[in-house]
Amino acid sequence: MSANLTPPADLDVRALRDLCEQLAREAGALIVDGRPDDLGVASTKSSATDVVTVMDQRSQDLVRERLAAARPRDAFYGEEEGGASGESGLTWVVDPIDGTVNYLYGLPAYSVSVAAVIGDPATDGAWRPVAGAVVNPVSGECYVAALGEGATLQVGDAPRRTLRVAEPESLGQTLVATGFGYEAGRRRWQAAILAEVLGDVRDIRRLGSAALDLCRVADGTVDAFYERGLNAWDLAAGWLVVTEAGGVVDDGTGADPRTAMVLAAAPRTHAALGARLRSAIAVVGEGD
Ligand code: LIP
Repeated sequence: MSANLTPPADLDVRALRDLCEQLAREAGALIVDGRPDDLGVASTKSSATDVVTVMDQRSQDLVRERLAAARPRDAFYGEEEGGASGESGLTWVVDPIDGTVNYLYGLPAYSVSVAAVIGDPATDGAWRPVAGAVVNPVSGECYVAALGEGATLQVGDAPRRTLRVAEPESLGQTLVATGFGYEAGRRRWQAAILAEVLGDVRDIRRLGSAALDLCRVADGTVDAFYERGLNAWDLAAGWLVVTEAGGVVDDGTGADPRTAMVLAAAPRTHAALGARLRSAIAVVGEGD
């Protein structure tokens, strides 16, 4: 039986959103201002290219420390080692640096993603975001959303702008963002799917941060995003930013977004790209 993912009526999603924003902004400032001149790879995870820097850990440690003070009864689920259970029913899902390879190379497309979710973020289909923030600390872009409260973008000190997804005229006019995993076999499958789809869309963009890719669907700087291999921490905040901006986010078949596939776009675009992805998978095979 699926978990009950209806938020408690008294859940203050606006307050949760504001805390997401505060934490994402503070951690974003840390990873820029505190970046050591000799930044290197501290360790690797799923492959030699799945890197962790000392700043990934410092960013996550900062967010955990702030949450322990502000929300001691909540659970924590972050990309770097060490989750924590809670008793409130709320879990904080954090990617301390999304786009770590971009950060390591100094490419200005990385973010801190902080979300509050109900349910179990370790299990596909068993959780939903209720508040979230994604901050690109280099560009000053701050995307925030709360369930039922819309999504906004603030760049630097400019006024916040309410977000609404763009609906291109056709699939052939659709600018699609995507990404690739750290393991060779997954990347070969992703490349084969892309080879099937590329001739039917306007073009693709590979920006390197799923959280920012999702937010770019919400602000219209890309028309759609899909990727296989995302974890909850890549997905949680950006998922809500897109849906609160009027977009659809699922696994391409109508179920909740999950590691097997995340597909995000305005409704008509989502339907058209979803059909094209399913036909591509029918040709290429399901992959791993
Ligand atoms: C990254 C994702 C990106 C994906 C990369 C990587 P990380 O997350 O945001 O979309 O294509 O392979 O997974 O590892 O930088 O936190």
